[in-house]
Amino acid sequence: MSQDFAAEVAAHVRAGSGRPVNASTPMEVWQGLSRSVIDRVADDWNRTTATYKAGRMEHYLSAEFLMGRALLNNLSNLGIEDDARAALAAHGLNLTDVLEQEPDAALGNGGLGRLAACFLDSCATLDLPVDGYGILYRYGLFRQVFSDGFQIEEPDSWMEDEYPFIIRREEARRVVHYADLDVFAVPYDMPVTGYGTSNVNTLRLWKAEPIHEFDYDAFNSQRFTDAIVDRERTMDISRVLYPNDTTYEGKVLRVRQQYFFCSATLQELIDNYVEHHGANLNGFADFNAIQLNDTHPVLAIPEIMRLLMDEHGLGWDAAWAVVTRTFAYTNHTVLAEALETWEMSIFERLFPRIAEIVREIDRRFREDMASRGVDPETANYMAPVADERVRMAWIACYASYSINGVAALHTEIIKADTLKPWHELWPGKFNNKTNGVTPRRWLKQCNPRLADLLDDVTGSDEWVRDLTVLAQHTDSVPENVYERLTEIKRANKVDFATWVARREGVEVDPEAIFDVQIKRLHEYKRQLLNALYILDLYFRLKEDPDLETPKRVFIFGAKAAPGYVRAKAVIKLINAIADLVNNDEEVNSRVKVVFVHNYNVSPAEHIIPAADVSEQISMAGKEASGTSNMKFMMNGALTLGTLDGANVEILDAVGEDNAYIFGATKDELPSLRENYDPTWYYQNVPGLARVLDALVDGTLDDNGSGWFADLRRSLLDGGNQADTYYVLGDFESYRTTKDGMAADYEDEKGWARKAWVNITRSGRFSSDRTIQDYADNVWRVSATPIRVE
Ligand code: F58
Repeated sequence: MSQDFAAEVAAHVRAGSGRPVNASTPMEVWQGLSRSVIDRVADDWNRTTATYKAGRMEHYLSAEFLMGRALLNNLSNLGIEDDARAALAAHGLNLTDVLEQEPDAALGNGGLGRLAACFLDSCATLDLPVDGYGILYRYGLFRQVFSDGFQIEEPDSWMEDEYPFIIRREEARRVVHYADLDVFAVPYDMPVTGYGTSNVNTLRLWKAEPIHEFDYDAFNSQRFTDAIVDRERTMDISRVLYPNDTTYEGKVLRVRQQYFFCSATLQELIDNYVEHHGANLNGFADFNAIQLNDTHPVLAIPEIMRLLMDEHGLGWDAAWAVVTRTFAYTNHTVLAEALETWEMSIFERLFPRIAEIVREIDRRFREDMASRGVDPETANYMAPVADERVRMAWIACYASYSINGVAALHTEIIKADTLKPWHELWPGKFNNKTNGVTPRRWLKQCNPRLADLLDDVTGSDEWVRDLTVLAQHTDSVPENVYERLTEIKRANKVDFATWVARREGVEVDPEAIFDVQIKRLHEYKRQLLNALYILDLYFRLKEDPDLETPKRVFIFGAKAAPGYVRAKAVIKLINAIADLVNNDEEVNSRVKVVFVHNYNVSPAEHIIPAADVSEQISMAGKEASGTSNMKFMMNGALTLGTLDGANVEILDAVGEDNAYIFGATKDELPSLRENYDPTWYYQNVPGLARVLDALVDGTLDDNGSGWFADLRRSLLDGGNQADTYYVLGDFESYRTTKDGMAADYEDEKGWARKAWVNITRSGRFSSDRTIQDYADNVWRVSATPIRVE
């Protein structure tokens, strides 16, 4: 087996590079090894596709899939990681080095996109007939570099070199029609392998291509630019991922993107239905369910109406009956600025027929509400169209048979607040699906040392497919497990120290507490609160060099949306604090600050296994769920967090001795805010004035941008309207809890015990649990293992 594989790999490398393995570049070796993987899965993939297509399927529509790297994931799922290692070793090559060649497929911004990727992994592992549909962006999320501590964005051309994990399916292309342009949607397929199964699911990503190569007449008449204008306009559609996370941007190109992938996908689903189940499309929902990953794919609703009515002859009522049995909608955020609305005039310009259908949905909605006795004001609030704007979330709520939030607290908030009138009308549509993460990537692959320990303790690798089995081992373990756990964390921290020294040029001490906050930069996530703590700790150490506190390394990773100035100011601030602290000889043996640039999936795989503390410090009520909190927990980091999102459920799983919870709760905040006076905190909380003044007194340099003064003003100016995210209000509680946590770290065995509880109780945060719940209760699809010949 391993000999065969070595020969296959060598052949694939040679075919690609035209050279033997030992004379090929690491990139060529990566490509060859990747092609061997495709070779291995091809037959099962084909069989899985054919099996699924004949039955009931769920389709996960998402504008974002943050897949990260593919090679190790596939080798591990196929059980050939050791074979691959041996195959390369025979040529004097190291698998880890080769794996590091792979670019991240960063076709997503953050939580929503990474969740979609974890879900695909679980669907494959559970043999569920589910596929994903999205967009093949030529440029993924921008690459972040720092210049003088400022974030600079650079394009991420992740597929420029050959990328074997995605395969063009020319024959399945579709035409997508806009009023001003017709384009091809060409599908590119990515195989999605699962752990311990032969099923191979599919992620299908659409790329926009011109129908005519270019305008030959214009070219012949020397009008070279004219000749390529339409071509470029077409390519624009799938050129770049919008870099906004949690804020909505009403750009015409974006709505074109959304329509593009919805239209291509639905054309395909309908044709597939006709091929397998006949021309009577009234039964479409018996064989298809569609999950809308937030509002980006909501245009699928009017688009399927159009296709069913205009191309397949259904009447409005029959088509609408299909819609209301097909779609389910997931809400990922309560931030008002994220609720997508589009100007009706844009719809009219780009796709007048869709505009017409949306108006008709609106007219019938208003009629429907009147007949139910809903008062006109409420009906107008909920209407799909008002003030000549289309409200995507309202269309989703009206048309979907299921509406879910992504953690228990979040679901309660959308029921009581964000989507309240919908809940009053249709309480039965609402359900909670607490997020999860895949233990394959986020434990087995990124933390092999811990995976080995879990194999030993549980006696098998069953936990990889059923993480809940770990709970049987929370209390009854041999004493040496705690010692081994401490050694594993220590070894992971040594690895991280090597990695970060090379990548960021900062030396960190593996003896220190590794305290980590990695997530998109947003005010509500309160990286600023963490920064203020560090600055305060710095001043405390300067003031009293004998202060008792363990060594600390504060690690950040975060991208800010390019237009989000205040978020960029926080990045600059953290980098300025890092400069101050890391270069101060009196302090830098005890505290270090590292901002890992260009944070992405693969850096997360290096960081999370080395973390001791997981910072989950959003203002209560704002973080819908969070998912890094779950990844940290699985890897034995303890949560330092507010009662927000899934933190609430993590606390419930581990108990209050095994997590560090602080801050105002969601229910306390409204009354706290009523009489909120941030300047009182500035004047009365010891140390706060010192850190806030350091933003403007020359201690920290913002290179004349004025950004630090703005941050300070945002916290202090404006009475009870200042400090929107209650940073100063929660500061004292945060500091006390974090100091206490650091003190607890000194008890090595006590800490290891807490970490062990976190690991073994993380079972309910496997995305397998989330997906099984969707499959049983929303999608009504069941495991369909392929028959292996
Ligand atoms: C995130 N949302 C949530 N994008 O912030 C996070 O708490 C949650 O864990 C994660 O989704 C997965 O459920 C997110 O990444 C958005 O919320 C979009 C903002 C722009 C409009 C559409 C939603």
